[in-house]
Amino acid sequence: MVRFGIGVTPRVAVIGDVHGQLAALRYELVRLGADPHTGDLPDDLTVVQVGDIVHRGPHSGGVVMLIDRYLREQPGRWIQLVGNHEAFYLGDRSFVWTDRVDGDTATTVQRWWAEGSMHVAAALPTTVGDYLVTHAGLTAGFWRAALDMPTSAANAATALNRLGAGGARKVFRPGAMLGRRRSGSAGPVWADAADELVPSWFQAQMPFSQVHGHCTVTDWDTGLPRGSDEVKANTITNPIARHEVTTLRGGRIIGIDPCHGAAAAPLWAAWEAALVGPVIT
Ligand SMILES: [Mn+2]
Repeated sequence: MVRFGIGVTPRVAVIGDVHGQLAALRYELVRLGADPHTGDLPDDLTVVQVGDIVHRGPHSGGVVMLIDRYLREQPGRWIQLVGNHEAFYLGDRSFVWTDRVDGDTATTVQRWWAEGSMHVAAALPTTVGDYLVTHAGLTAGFWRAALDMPTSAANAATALNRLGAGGARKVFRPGAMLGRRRSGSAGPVWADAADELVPSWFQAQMPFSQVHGHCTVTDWDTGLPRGSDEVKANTITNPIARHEVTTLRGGRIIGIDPCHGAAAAPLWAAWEAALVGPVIT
């Protein structure tokens, strides 16, 4: 466990969708202080990964093996969240995908979910505020109807993880990405950033800020934002890190999906903050 005390400033690094890009992941972990030979994470660092570790890129199996090693050998230091591409192996075949990971890799992902080492959400108490982290973001409609409007990121994370552990299918509730009508209550594994997540909070005060992967308002290939004029007007982008920040009433929504394809994004980075308490799942 990371210790909190005088002279120690624990950090959290939230890593966006990896999509089988093992070399790019390893490179970023070394930048964050991992040992370049052993890969071990430094003592002051907790990593939260937002899910979608498999498919698209060349080394899904290697990424899952590396993360499995962190989960076993440095417990508490790597927090793994579930994305829709992991859910594909958990009985959520709600979308068509032609890549398949090998049997051992699928079994490892299934074991994480069964043993509770892969979560729906994490809460980060940081020096720049409390953040909820999920794969696709918590929409206002889901917060209201499925969670009973928790007012803290910690309570939201706990409630989402209770739903996931209890097998509630609404955690995997799809939205516009699967051709459904745009919904302000799309689930935290599927919500579309520009069309569902951000607009859902226009009518409500955000109770806390959020970090998510899955997709971004910004199209990184063109550098142009998607969505309504109101979405665009409130979003600023950092094309070097492939981060975007949408400022809303009560909080911010930070999108960090680097949008790797068959090749890794040329430039991207984890989102980093200093912790004032342990990461909560
Ligand atoms: Mn996704």
